[in-house]
Amino acid sequence: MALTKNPNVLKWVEETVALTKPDNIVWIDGSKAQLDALTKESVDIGEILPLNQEKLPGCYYHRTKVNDVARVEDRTFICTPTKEEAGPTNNWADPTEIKAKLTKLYDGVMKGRTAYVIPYSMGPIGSPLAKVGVEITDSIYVVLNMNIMTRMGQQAFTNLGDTSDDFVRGLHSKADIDPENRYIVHFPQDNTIWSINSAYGGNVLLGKKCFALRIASYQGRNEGWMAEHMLILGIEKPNGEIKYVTAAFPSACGKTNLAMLIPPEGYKSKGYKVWTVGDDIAWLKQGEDGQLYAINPENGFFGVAPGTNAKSNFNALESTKKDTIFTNVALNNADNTVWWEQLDKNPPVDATEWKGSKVNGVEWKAKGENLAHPNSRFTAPAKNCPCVSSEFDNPKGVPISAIIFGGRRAKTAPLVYQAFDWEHGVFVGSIMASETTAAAAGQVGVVRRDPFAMLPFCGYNMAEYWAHWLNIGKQLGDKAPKIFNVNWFRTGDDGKFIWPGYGDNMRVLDWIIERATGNAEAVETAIGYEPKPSDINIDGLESDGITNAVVTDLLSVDKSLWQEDVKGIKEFYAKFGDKLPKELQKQLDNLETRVK
Ligand code: OXD
Ligand code: MN
Repeated sequence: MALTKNPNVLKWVEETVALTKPDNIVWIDGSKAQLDALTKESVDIGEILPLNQEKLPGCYYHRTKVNDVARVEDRTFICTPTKEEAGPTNNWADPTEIKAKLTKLYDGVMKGRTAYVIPYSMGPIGSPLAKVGVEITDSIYVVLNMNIMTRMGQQAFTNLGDTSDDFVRGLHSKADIDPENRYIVHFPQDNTIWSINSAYGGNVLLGKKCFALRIASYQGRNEGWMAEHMLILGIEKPNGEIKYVTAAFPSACGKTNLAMLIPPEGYKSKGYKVWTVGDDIAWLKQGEDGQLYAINPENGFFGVAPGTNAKSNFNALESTKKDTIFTNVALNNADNTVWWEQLDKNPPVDATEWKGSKVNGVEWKAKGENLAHPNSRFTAPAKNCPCVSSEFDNPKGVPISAIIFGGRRAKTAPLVYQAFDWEHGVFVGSIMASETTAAAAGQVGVVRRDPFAMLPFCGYNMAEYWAHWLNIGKQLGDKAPKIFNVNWFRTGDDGKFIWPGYGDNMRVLDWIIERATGNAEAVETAIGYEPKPSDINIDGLESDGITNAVVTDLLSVDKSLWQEDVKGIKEFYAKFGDKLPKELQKQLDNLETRVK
């Protein structure tokens, strides 16, 4: 039975059912009884496998098709009426043409299947910053994941009300999981997302990248707020004061790790703590007091498993100990638990690798094979996280003191620098660059410009997105958070990372929050303000070889490398033609002069 009287929802569900022709329709109310029944059904049809319920209570395992393991950027489209509205960095398709093409693929695609109608809220129920989505899918796996990643069920319809049309319509069918006919298509003007022929999380959990970034960035531009690919964390100082920062890094640069950081001993013993509000997405809006506030629209973590261990991210690992769905990791058949690369040094002997073959894990690894897919994932409830912030469900969000950008740069970018002002900060965000990783399908290890870490996620013309950032800065005035750039990934002559990273990134966050709140000095360089090397606390890092001289080196700015970078930025900016905000051109000219 329909869970809402809202005629806009009912009409769209009716149209979708008429097109896809499912045998049954199930409205997802979010009740435990319904979720238990769906979990059982998903197990019965072999879509998920129960894991060891003593060691991993409430945890299940899922394996995708081998051809369906990552987001597919080349098959992701922004379908605005004109190509220019999507801009030079998005794949564009004419909305009428692609609708006609996909309508054929959706016609009758759910025959013999059940359509699940999932109401969900992105953001805490009742938050003025939250928004409602409805996803229709033929996958129980999607329902179970959406239950972890969003506030799902009846509560979302209660929030939407009986008349509003302000909800995002998401249609997903796994169809035949045919890569040739796989499409992830966005219609920003219609608040609509169509996804077909995939069952991989990033392509099918439509609340996440599709809604909370692509559609929401477009909504935010029109409504005066921002949807960003950012973690949100709070740093509690020994006096109990908590300062919040957001940080944007390209996919697989350690956002989840930074969001759940455990401060090093010297900080812990003084009483510093880190609290996680979000690990991937932030929605930001100016509050009544003029400050910028952030909520995490999500309710869980869809984290990359390989590399997660008790040392790299104890809190993420803890989050996965119950009520978690693992996708494409390896199975340890001895006790029906999970394993992935770098979880520990003991690959299971009796293993099932991610594609489903039973192997001797030790021999398999010795051959150089992966047991888990490099982009294998855990979907874990945020409330499992030992360091989840007490503000996680605060409908107001948290006030932001600093915004941090970053990427993987082997040489160019220093450990940390601060932008001269908001406008320069927007420039710093616009020139972000990083190496590609396994989170997206395609070649690994190529450097690409990834402005604001939004390259694959901006739902409209990136140059207009920059203009929106410049406008928000004007609106915030002197209440604007300070903007910083970090680079944990500088390498030495041996090609190895110099900075220890992980928990020790606290040392850089410490300078950032002191600086953002007016309590730290800085020196002016050609690219921005930097700490004096002695301002970065390296107590206890001697055994890692980190001395004052090493910090000096990590903070050094090689002008010849920056001259090269200026060339790259010019090329990149040229793509945007006269849409490029003149403020950013001016920033680039100024940088060129300063690094001469
Ligand atoms: C992710 C990403 O968060 O690819 O999955 O950015
Ligand atoms: Mn992400």
